[in-house]
Amino acid sequence: MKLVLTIQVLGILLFNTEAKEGFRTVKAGSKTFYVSNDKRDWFRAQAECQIRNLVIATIKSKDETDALYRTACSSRDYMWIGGYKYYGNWHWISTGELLKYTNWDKGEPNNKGGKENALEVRCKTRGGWNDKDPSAKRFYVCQNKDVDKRQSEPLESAPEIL
Ligand SMILES: [Ca+2]
Repeated sequence: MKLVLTIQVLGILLFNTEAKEGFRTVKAGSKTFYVSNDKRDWFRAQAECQIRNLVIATIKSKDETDALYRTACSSRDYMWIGGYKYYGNWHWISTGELLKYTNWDKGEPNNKGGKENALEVRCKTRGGWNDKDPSAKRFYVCQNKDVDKRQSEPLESAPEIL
């Protein structure tokens, strides 16, 4: 009986830490970021967050930018976050809302090569943003679900796809 209980407790502990395994935890005010230790393309990064019951991160303030830079950039160069360009507008993919706070680097977003639809954070510019081809392999940042409440109304209709 004791053994069964011990195994169950161990199982719960292992399950609870699973979400953070392979990630560095970054506290930014009331928010927690999980920064990956491996590199994925943007779509795979989004999936890696979701299978852990997380979402790919939003950055909504300079404080969040600074916390991420201070904590994660010592051992990383670029990191995917959850911004995606859809019909010319930048949205947070986890809620669909348009970006309000932005931290674009000088000259960005420039849509170089016409395929730069995903949002990366650059460590070399202390957390400045660049639009980047989503097929590039980058570290990526997840966060807990439901920390961002959608403030705008849902789209009335999806843009027509031709
Ligand atoms: Ca760019």
